[in-house]
Amino acid sequence: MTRIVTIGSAQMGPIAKDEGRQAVVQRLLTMLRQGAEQGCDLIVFPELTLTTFFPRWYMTDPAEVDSWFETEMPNAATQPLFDEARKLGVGFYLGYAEKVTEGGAVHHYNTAILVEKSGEIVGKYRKTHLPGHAEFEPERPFQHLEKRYFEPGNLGFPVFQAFGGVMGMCICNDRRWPETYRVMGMQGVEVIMLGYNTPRYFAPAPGLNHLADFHNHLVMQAGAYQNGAFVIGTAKAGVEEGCDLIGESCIIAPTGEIMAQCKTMGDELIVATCDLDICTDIQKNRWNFAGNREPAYYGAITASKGVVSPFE
Ligand code: CDV
Repeated sequence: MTRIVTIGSAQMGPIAKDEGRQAVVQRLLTMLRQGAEQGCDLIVFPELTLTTFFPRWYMTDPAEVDSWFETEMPNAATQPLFDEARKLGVGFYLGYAEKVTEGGAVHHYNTAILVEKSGEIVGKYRKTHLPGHAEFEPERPFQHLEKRYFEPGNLGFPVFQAFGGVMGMCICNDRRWPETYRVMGMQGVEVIMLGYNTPRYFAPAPGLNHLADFHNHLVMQAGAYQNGAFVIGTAKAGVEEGCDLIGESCIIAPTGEIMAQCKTMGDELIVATCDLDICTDIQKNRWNFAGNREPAYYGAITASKGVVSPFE
């Protein structure tokens, strides 16, 4: 029996700072219904889907910061999305800012959940690689304060049995690190979903700005190919509150080939039919980790965070 999953990548155009969650959810519902019409089993929404990308502003008032976070999921604003998912039988990946009390302490994470066709949450991931900075940096044209507002995720890179396959998640900057894909690859992942908000202007290395679209696809295509998995990358795109965000959301096959790609910088759904048995074939025959990897020589990857020069 073949394992076909029809997957949509639901790119979003900009979300204004004063656009409420209810209005955003209406946009998500429109694309969820489009996905149902096109036979989707699963739709991938962007990172921090429910609001504008708030880490571009420096805030000192904890109450103001917390106003961007969700304390429960689903909640009043997002319940219609869960209800419609159940009604249509279409699951989704959703990124949002999560405030949670765990172990007697309050935590803030950049989170994504996987919701099955039943409307039940079947997986959660918290962003591991947080880019940006923690304090105001006046030389930047806009701030990127993820290190101020979020803690690194504490869940690792789990995979989940859902939609008839092995599903994994990551978020935006995670896609640039090969370890993200490999840790899921070592668990037999078949579909890796990720949302992103990527400014075209990268303050620490602006000389690379003209390659932003290339690097976006480069890392996702490499991750897909090297692990024999589908990768679904979904942007929030366009000029959001003066910040130019890249688009080119795409669905990538386990061969590394792009199967579908957004053409606009606005709300746009692309769809691809994904045969998960292609992953089985490639993971067994092209890669065969068990027969070819040499983990005894990979220790440096987990032994330290930074480079340890053998010459010093
Ligand atoms: N939201 C992100 O994680 N953005 C980063 C930018 C800051 C480089 C990214 O990797 O796309």
